[in-house]
Amino acid sequence: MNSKASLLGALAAALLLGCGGGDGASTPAHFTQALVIPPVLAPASSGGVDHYELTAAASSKAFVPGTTTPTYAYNGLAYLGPTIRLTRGQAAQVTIHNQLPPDPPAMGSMPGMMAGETSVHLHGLEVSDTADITPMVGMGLAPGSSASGSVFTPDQPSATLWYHPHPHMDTGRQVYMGLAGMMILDDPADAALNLPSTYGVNDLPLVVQDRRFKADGRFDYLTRPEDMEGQMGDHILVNGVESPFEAVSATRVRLRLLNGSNRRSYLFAFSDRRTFQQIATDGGLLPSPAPVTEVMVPAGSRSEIVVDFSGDPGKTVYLVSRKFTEAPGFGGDGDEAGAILREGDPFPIMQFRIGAFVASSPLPAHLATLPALDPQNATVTRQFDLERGADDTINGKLFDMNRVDEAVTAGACEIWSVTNYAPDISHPWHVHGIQFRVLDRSSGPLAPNDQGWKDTVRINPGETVRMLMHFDKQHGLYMFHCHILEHSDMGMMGLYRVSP
Ligand SMILES: [Cu+2]
Repeated sequence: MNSKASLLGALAAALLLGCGGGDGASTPAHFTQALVIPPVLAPASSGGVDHYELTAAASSKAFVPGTTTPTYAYNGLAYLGPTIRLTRGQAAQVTIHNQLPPDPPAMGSMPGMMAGETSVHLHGLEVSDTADITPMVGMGLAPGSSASGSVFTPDQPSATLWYHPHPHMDTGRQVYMGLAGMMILDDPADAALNLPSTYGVNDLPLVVQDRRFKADGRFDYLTRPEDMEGQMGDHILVNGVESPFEAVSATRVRLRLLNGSNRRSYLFAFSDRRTFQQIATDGGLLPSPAPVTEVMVPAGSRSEIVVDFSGDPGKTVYLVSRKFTEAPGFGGDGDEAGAILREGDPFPIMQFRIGAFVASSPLPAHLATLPALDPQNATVTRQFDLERGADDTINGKLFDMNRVDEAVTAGACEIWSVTNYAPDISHPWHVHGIQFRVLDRSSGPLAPNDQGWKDTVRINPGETVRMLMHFDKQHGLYMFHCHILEHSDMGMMGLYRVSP
């Protein structure tokens, strides 16, 4: 165990196991860097369309004092990309310019694939396949070239979404290097709710990722056997800053929690175990605020919460990840000898330094009206078996971009039932181009986080999760896959086509 892991372990013990006052009375020296808020990408508007331009290129950033880490980033940033802000009903288009170096893919090459190919997946948007820049849903865009998705008009509830590359067998490495960004969809009708909405002040985008570094500062990616089960690290970054602090007023603060990690799940909570309100899941607002003390967010998924600091002027509170177990008897696939900061280990994430009181509106009792669940209208039920008999398989198969696994009729209502046969690891199940609803979990009742619009859902070991899918906005070829990026790079993906 290196010194950083020891420090995090000690902090976790002090913050989470009840000693040391609970709310960070002994402020660790660790939280010394201010949080960075990603800039909002201003679109160029012409012909009634907002054009968003992304340029992926090599960059560098000093994450660990005394070292410089080679990174990838968008639009000249040191790491990650700007926040794309879309408006419901406003036509938009995304263009990607690939200026990446021809670095070799991490897991070998697909036939015909060039080193440095990339793409941009608009994670959570319900758009036709041509608007999402995943050409041939897996083949990428060569270095030095550009591509534009088709014009799309968002027609779905306000939500915290994100974008990231999706080149087959290289997604994990490119995201690890820094290619990801938040994408916020605003529905003007929601302004009446008076939710905290001043970006970077009381409405904070938080991209949470874990990373591992080599002694010389380079990312330590796929160097250990267990990394193939999903890369994990012992440095917790928020918007690319390790263990940051953020000064906030003593008021209601909205946190847009995006798990941008390759593999790790977070059981988000606060160091004093306070109750907070979950207001949104992956694809939009919940019907009403849900009071919770923790929320499990798997890789690729998002959760919006509102924490009320009104009574805490002068205090210091930490956002943490609480201890959890993947399955009885297992600590998860990061559990191998030598693993550091394993899946389910507790640790602090960031520090809030709470200033003077600022009045804020109470949350409304009603946030959104979701359609009633109508599984009786489903005409098709599909079963997906995860890792039944063989690693990284779905229904016994690895990804083949020339094979369409599921043919869906446009407008259909279907039930997708997903069973995780792995005894020791959860898989975050993600479906492109659609927001679905969770019907039930074989393991027990649904948490608030299961009761809204979802595009990524954690399937626990041995569990079956059924979801209701309305294919009323989709057209073309889409992917479904595990959002542990090393799993999807190894082939834990499939294709579905929606046709009239
Ligand atoms: Cu998986």
